[in-house]
Amino acid sequence: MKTTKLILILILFSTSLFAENDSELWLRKKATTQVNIQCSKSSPTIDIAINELKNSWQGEDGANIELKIIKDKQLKADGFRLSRTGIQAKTDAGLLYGVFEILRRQQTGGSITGDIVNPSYDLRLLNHWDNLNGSVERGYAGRSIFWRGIDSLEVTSGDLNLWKEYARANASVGINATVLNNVNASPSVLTTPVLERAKAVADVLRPYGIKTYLAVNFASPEVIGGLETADPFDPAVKAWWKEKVKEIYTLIPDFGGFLVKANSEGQPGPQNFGRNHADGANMMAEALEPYNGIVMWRAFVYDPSDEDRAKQAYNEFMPLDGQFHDNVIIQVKNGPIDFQPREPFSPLFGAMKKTTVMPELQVTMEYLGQSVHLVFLATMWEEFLKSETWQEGAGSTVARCTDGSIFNQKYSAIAGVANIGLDANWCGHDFAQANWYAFGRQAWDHSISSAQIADEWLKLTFGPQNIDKETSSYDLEWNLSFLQPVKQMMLNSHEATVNYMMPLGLHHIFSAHAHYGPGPWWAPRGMRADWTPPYYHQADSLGIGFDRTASGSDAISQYHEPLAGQLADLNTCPEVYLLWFHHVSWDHKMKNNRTLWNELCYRYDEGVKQVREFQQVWDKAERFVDAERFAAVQHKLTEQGMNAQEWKDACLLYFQQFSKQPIPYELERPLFNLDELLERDRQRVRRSR
Ligand code: GCV
Repeated sequence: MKTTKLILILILFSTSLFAENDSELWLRKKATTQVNIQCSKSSPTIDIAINELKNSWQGEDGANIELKIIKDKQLKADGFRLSRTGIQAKTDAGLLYGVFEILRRQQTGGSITGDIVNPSYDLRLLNHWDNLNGSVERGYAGRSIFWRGIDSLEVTSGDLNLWKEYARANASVGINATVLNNVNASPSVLTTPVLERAKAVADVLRPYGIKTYLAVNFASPEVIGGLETADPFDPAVKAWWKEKVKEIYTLIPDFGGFLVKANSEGQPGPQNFGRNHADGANMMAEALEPYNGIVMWRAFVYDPSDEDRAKQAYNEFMPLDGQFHDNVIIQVKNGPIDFQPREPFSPLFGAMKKTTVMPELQVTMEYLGQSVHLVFLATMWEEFLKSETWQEGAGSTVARCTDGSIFNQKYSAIAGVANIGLDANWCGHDFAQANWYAFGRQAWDHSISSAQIADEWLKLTFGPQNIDKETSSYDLEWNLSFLQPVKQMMLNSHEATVNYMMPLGLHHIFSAHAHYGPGPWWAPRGMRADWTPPYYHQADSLGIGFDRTASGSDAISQYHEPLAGQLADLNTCPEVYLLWFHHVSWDHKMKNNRTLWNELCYRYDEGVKQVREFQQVWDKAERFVDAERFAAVQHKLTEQGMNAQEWKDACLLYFQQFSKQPIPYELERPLFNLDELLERDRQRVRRSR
């Protein structure tokens, strides 16, 4: 009897049903066998590579593996060549990436076939919107891992350990660069004590192949430099930046460069001095150039003018194409507005042919349910990267327009706004870790499928620990009853959120500035129109949607033919973007023959049903997940279900005032009434003030 109990306990242990420390992210598997490693070179990076192999090896027991630096024209700087007997790379970092790739394949069932693996982008960056006081703008996972206040800059052993774990996680998915602070940058970031802390971070990240960058405030020469101007043409200003850059490189010899948000949402920039974006960016680029540093200059600009917000970045940057130095990269958000649940790609991709352009994605889910909703972003990014721009004929996808394969550019880069904070699980929601993982994997290989990423991440993060032959039936069951349904849930999750928040091309209909709950009505008196939902949905008695055709704002003309023509025609515009580009009558016949109003109702209803199904999927998965993570995700899914209902009811009841049509009777009726929802919203807005 006693022995049976003991065996049972051992089995339970071996199948990982006990609470796990989810701070280990997707790196929780420990070695099950031994490996012998040869390498004729030694360096901090190679030492890390060797340790990783030893600590997580799951291959043949006693295998011999050689790590070797080689010269090979087929390999990019970070690329590597894998074989059963070893890894070859041009750089130490390449060897480290190769090690993580072998380990991933061992743990997820991939094969090792002597292939060459090169990254899609040279620079694969995280952007942290972390403030020096420790808060994180649009951060939903606790306070900053880098900063805790300007009076608390000393580096503790806790900091060093945390930064090392962070670096390891990034390296494991190929992320090789990070911007330590918010693009709404405090000028203080360039003061010496703060730079010294940045140096401490850089020292920890370096052996993991990660370069450090800073976001800088354009007015820094005035604010902390004591100059009377920050005019980029002023010799004293130029000299100030050169001196500052020199100081930074003395502390951080491999410093990457600057990220700049200028003349956007109140941030200072060259336009304050009658100069343009190229003048500002080039001045900084000149200071960084001797050190091979770069400037990532953001194109996220819009004014409260009469011009459609979606057109403004293109209007402002296209005339400057060709005027930027070759160490300037224009960083463009995936869509023309602002990380909405679904946007068409920004027309700047592929259009700026003489300037390097990089995509900016948002890993933190400001507009997608933050750290409450389960939304796997890889499908959205895949859709974006594979979007056809037509700029250089068929095959000019956003990915190819930015990775250097179409345009002759010195660098290729992609950035993701991080979702990382001090929370024990780093990202606030256990499944939000998958988005950090996915960003790295897609930045490394933009052709990888979302399904593969979800598959890998689930196996690594929730897969049974230490499966051996005797427990392999558990393995099979895990595959069928956990992996397959949960993966499908992840793959459907973005579309579900679009359905219950903003289907058919609706966008920016959030309440207030928290960007969480529904607020299609939200338009306080005196508020800038382009910060209010009615500006975006334009609902009236005739229909709904933003007319961006030639009879409206004509934003469609910023796209290349034949795409522009396709978008302009109501009959060929993809329905997922319908209300983004057209003001459409409530009775418009959709492809499935429903009227627009009915289809809108169906989509909202579908979104709610999808989340309810996700709850079922997760509940059925209980026996495969440790209690702590199971309960945390279950709890969040319940809240997501309630939020989805609120979104559906709020949007349908509000828009119904314009459509004056019933919600199709076969659909579930709203659970809230509009007055109740408006009152809840008022209270929420009041509380957030
Ligand atoms: C960092 C949106 C966000 C802001 C963010 C800005 C940007 O407007 O709401 O918090 O500021 O984008 O990307 O600069």
